[in-house]
This record gives sequence, structure tokens and C-alpha cells, in this order.
Amino acid sequence: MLIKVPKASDCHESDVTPESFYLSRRNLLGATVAGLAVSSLPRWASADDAARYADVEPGKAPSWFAEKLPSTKWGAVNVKDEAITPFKDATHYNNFYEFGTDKGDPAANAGALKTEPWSVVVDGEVGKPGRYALEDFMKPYQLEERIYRLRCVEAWSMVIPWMGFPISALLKEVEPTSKAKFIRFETLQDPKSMPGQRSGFALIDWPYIEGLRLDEAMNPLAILAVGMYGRELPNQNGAPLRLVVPWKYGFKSIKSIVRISLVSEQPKTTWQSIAADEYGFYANVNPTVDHPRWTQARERRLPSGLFKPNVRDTQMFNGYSDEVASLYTGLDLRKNY
Ligand SMILES: Nc1nc2c(c(=O)[nH]1)N[C@H]1C(S)=C(S)[C@@H](COP(=O)(O)O)O[C@H]1N2
Ligand SMILES: [Mo]
Repeated sequence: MLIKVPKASDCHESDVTPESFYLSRRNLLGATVAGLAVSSLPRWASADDAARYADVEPGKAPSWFAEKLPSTKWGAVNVKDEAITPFKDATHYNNFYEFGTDKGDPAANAGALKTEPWSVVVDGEVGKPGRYALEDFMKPYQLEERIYRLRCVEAWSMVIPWMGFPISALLKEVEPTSKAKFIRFETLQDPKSMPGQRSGFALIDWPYIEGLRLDEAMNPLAILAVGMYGRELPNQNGAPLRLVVPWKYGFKSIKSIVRISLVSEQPKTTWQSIAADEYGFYANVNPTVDHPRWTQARERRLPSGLFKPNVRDTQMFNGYSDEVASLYTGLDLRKNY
């Protein structure tokens, strides 16, 4: 995703994924799989689920989280016949530039992020603005599990079981005014705990910003997540609160959110500000519109081996056309990429 960077060492396209890293880690995993992380399992989990969650490291979720674990199994399964990505891969191959630009940097550095206490500001065009402690912010919502594909603009993908609640539920609570047309999200800015924000890497104008059209945010697939794999979010995956919009490229799914604003104008988002000709506001997954520097027709499903890359065709809207295509009728997706 990085562009126009001075040093070759700073270049991290998907094409240079260190596959050997995966291979060796998968082997290690095979050796440690026996240790079931039972304490992290949702209470409805069956033996099959336990096998799928076998490599999940137990979290240390705050009590409000445990109280909200869903009582029904697999809330909405939108992925069939596709394996859930091993927890280790989903938590050690990350993009979270606040903690560095290498795929392993977030796992190595995000331990410094302090997620408790955490507060979230809701402001802008809303009837009920406010600043909430996270546990109060979460009070109105029940957690659901959603198993979604995640397709990065760099042409790799995963399948992740998230735990969260629909943004539409939040909007109902905060009462957008008639002037609200977009929703804007902001990540924490804290150079003390986020080395990427104090490095010389000056392309990003922190904090990281993302946004959706209000009707996109109202779509039932769009969620705010506080957990994955039956436990709270690991820091490197955007703890304690992140966006998940599965029909859009991964960069839309902003992590570690501290501010949610309802606004009348389309927000200026981080990657669009860096390279508007490469990363658009919409960023809908679309196999027919290539990135200027690589094809989007195919993707590598992680874990993907060096000798047998796990390549598959990319689907329109990442496989969620039935749910979201109607949002874009009449919109030229080639221009509005
Ligand atoms: N604040 C913030 N959010 C972010 C990013 C980032 O660098 N900073 N990277 C994005 C990108 S490019 C992707 S692909 C996803 C990756 O999410 P994951 O690491 O949980 O798989 O997070 C997105 N959210
Ligand atoms: Mo991404």
C-alpha cells in the first residue's frame, strides 16, 4: 500500500509477503495446537467450534465484555465452505501503521497501547452528542458474531469471526440530524504509545481518518467490532473498538476509534489524502477495477504458501453483492473507486 517511499526497505507491497515466515509459523502452530484456549471461548461453543478456535490466545476482557457475549451460535454466517483464518495469522499479519509499516510490527509494538480506560466521543450532526467511557458507550448493544471475509487493497485476504454490533444501532441511539450525510471515524493519536506516529515516515497526516456515506453505515453488514475469535480484540487488530465494512477494502476498517462524527460533507480520509488516484473514498472491493499498480482480479487467501500460493478470484463487493449492490445503483464504480 505504501507509495513513493524513498528507501527500498520501506516498501511493503503484498507481493513481497514473507511467505517463509508463514510456513515456519504454521509448523510451530502444529506443535502447540493441543493447548485449547478454553477460557476465551464463547459460552455456546461446541466441540467443532473449539477446534476452530484451537489456537486462540485467551484474552483478558473487561467484565462488561464477558457479560455481552452472544448467547446464540454464529450470529450471521456469510461465509460458506471457506475456512476461518487461523488466529495466529489474523493477529501477526496486520496493517496498523501507527505501530509500524511491516506486517509484523503491530503484533510486536501494539502491546504499548493502553485500551483501559478508553473513551469515545460522538459529535457533529447528532441530537445526542457526548463523551463516553467505552463500557457506557457499549451499554445499549448486544454483541453478535459475524464471520466475514477481509480483503486488503494489497490483494491478500482472510476470514475473520468478529464480535460487534451494527452501526445502525449506534445511529438510532445518537439521533443524526437531517444535515448528517456521512459518518467520520478517527483513530487515537498518541505518539507516546504509537511509534509510527513519531517516526520520520511523514506520508500520513495523523490521526488516521475514515468515513462512510450514511446509507452505507446503515447497512446491516457494517459493524463496530470489540472482539474477534470469541475474545476481545487484540491491540494489533484495533482494540478496543474498530470498524468492519466487509464489502470494502480493508483500509476502510479503521482501528482503535476514539471519535465518531456525523457530518454533512464527505470526510477527507487518510489513504485518499495520500494518493487519491490509487485509493478512493468508496474503496468497494471490485475485481474489474484494477489498482494502478496491480490487478484486483485475484487475491491470496492467508495463510498462503510460497510454493503453493492460495490464490482465488476476487468477488464483486467481496462476495456481498446481494446485501450491498443496491447502495450503488447509478454510481459509476470505475470513477468512484
Ligand atoms: N488506524 C488504522 N486503521 C487501519 C489501518 C491503519 O494503518 N491504521 N490499516 C487498515 C488496513 S490497510 C487493513 S487491511 C486493516 C487490517 O486489519 P487487520 O490487521 O485486523 O487484519 O486495518 C485497517 N485499519
Ligand atoms: Mo489494507
